[in-house]
Amino acid sequence: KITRKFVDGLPKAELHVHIEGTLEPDLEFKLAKRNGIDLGVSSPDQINRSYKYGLAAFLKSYYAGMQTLITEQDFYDLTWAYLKKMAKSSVKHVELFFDPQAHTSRGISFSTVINGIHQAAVDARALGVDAQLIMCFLRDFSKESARKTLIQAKPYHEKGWILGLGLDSDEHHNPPLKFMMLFAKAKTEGYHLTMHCDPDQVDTLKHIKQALEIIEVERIDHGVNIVADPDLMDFAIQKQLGFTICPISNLYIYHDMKAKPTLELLKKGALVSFNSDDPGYMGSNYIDDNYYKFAEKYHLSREDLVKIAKNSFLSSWISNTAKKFYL
Ligand code: ES4
Ligand code: ZN
Repeated sequence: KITRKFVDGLPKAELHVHIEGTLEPDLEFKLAKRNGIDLGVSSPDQINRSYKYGLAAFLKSYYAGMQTLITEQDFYDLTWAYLKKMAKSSVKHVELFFDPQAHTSRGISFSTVINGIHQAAVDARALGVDAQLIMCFLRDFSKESARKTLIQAKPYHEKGWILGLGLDSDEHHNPPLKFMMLFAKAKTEGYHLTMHCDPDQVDTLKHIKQALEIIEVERIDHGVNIVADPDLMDFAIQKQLGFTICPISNLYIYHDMKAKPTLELLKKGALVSFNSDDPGYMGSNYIDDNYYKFAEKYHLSREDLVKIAKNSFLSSWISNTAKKFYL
């Protein structure tokens, strides 16, 4: 029987969480007050976190919430609140996504964003959490905007503050190929690469194929639709590609945990990990809730969860020496 205690004690890595998506209404309310922003509400529980269905509707609420993040201290507080929670549920390693363009496009400087997030990551070491950053490009922004963002990131990448690159936001009409040249360049600069291929998007299989065969990513974020193409799935398993799957995010955005493809991938031996995506917008369900609730509903065993936790370290970008410690 799976217990909360078992899940909480299991050492795990989180590979798919958007730091801006960890913004809880309480903190949003506090930041709004501190920055003199009128949210039009008189308490945190009046902050609207609802979206009915689909990626576009979710993203609208996500980009609205982050308008209260202004200063370096705001980014620090956001990241620190999240990492402090992770320390309590045996999350030893986190690869945090951040969306610089969502901030630079509203006049916040790149350095404000990354300095705040990075300082919290440094301070979290004292809690036993190793936090690294993955910079995401917004795929619904232009190539030119992504190119400028990569240039802004350069000094921080050279300092070792940015481990890898991702691609997120609205997938419709924004295939991986749009950013082919940029990712090829980034690869030569030593970045690790991953990409979102959200569930059930238009051209979803085409996007997964491009990410795997042309961009040559090391992981896919979500990617559950790969089960519709058995050859491609076998290829991904052969290549030991990581699938950072987010059951509760799927439940909130698509009203479906996508258990069927998730279980099929697990059964076939794919490197599936469980992750939280945007817990501040998904009923405060963090990584431990994803492990627990999925396991409970679909009768996973303790061995299954141990496997998933091991997959999270295997598909992480920690050094091989550090990996051995967890396997
Ligand atoms: C995201 Cl669920 C999801 N998909 C694409 N982009 C995102 N950014 C934050 N959450
Ligand atoms: Zn995501």
